[in-house]
Amino acid sequence: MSLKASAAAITALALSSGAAGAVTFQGEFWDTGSLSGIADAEAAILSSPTALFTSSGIDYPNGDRNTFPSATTTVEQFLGVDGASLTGSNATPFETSVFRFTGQIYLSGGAQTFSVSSDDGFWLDVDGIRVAEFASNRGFRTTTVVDSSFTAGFYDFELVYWENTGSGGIEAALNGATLEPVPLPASLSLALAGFAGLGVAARRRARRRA
Ligand SMILES: [Ca+2]
Ligand SMILES: [Ca+2]
Repeated sequence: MSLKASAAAITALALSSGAAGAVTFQGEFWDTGSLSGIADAEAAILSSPTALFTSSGIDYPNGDRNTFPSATTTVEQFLGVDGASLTGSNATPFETSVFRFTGQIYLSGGAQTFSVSSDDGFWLDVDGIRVAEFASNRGFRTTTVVDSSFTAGFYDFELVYWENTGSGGIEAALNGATLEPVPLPASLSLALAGFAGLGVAARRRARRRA
C-alpha cells in the first residue's frame, strides 16, 4: 500500500471510529448506606465502586421527567439509555447511592452558565476547581452558577451526585444544554503522532530505496 493510500485508510478509519464510537463520561456507582450530606458522599467514593457504566449525557431519568422513586427503581432503570452499559451490580435500587461522572468538557470562554438540578446533593469540579455544590440533601432543585474564570479549551470534569431516600434525579446543563462529554484531545494527539510516525517511516523507506 502506498503512503498516500495508507494515510487515506487511516484517515477514513479515524473518521469512522470518531463518528461511530460515541464519546461518553465514565460513570461510577456506589451502593451505600444512609447519606446525610456531602461528607458521607466524599467518604463513600473512597471505596471501590459497586458498578461502572458509561454516560452519554447527565440527565437521569432521561428527558423531561425529573425524578424516580429510588426505593423501587434499579440503577439500570434510573440510567435509562445508558443502563445497558452497567458492569457490576445493576439490579440494586438506587436508594442510598452515589454516582460519579468524569471526562472532558469543552468551555468556549467567557461567562459559562452551569446548572445542576439534583435530588439529593452534588458537587461539580472543573479542572479540579469546585464550581458548584449543594452540600445537603434536598428535593429536586436547581443550583445555577455563572463562572467566567475559564478560558476557551478542554477541561477535566467531575460531577458527584448522591441520592439518599424518597425520590432521586440528576440533570446537569452547560449554557442551557445537557452536559455531554467531548472527545479527548489526547486521542487527537495520538492520531497526529500516528500520522507523524507514518511520515518518518515513509522517509526512511525512501532513503533505503535511494
Ligand atoms: Ca430528566
Ligand atoms: Ca432523595
